[in-house]
Amino acid sequence: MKKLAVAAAAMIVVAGCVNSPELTDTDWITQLVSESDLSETSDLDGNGNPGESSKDPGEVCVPEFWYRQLVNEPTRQIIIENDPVADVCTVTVIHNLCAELIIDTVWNGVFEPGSKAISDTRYTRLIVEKIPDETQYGGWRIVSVTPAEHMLAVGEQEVFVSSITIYKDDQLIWSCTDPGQFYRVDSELPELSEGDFVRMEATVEHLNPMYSPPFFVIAHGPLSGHNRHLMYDNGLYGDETAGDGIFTYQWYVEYTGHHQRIAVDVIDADTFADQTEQDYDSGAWGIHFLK
Ligand SMILES: [Ca+2]
Ligand SMILES: [Ca+2]
Ligand SMILES: [Ca+2]
Repeated sequence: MKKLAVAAAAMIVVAGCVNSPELTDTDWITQLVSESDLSETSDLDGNGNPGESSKDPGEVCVPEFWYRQLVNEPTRQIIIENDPVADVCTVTVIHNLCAELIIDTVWNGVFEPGSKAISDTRYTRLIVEKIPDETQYGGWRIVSVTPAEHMLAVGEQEVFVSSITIYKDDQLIWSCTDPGQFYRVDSELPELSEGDFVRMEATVEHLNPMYSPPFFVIAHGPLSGHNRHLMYDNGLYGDETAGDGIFTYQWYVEYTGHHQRIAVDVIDADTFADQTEQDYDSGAWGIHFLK
């Protein structure tokens, strides 16, 4: 027994001599990713303008009130895809959450909502590198990130974001047509500061459109007045061409101190057509911005 205890103590000492005395590279990377704003994926829970009642009674319109609220959020999974011995690692973050859509589709000035269950997976990838002059997190730093993609975890998703483009003062500053694309943190993320004049454009697709309009496209982020706004394809408010499938929101940036993510969210018109059916369907992409 005594011999074994001595041997075990010796092994601990030997293990403790390798590089970092306390944490392994895997530990450092996990800690870095779990604490970084760059791996955040929750950005669709804000309130917004109440929308507009449709003039045509046969048309689906934006609900009188709607918002999402979190019910339950298990710990994010942080998956290190290769051996950190290479000093470069790709990391996948999977964030499952249960939420509900609180929705009132009856335009009568009275808040009597129904709720629709949301089971979402949010998925993002990062590249971390061991940098010689980095003093924190065992020398590891996040050098590139993908947008976060929000997908239904339960139910058949029919609406998808296809592209996002962001302009500042009419200059293209960021675009994405593939949520798997990595952007360098030091040079390729959008930079948005309070007061910047920004136009965000998005295209989306619906695999099985049933209504007119078939979907609603929503901007989330440091917008004006509220952090959630409807995007338009009507040739107005910065939208260059009506009906070309490019939805636009144009504004002066606000609220950058609070959250640093900007997102486009598409919601199936079927979801907004009533407040009772369990038919929540939405897809979104979000990206961290720098300020
Ligand atoms: Ca109502
Ligand atoms: Ca347009
Ligand atoms: Ca429905």
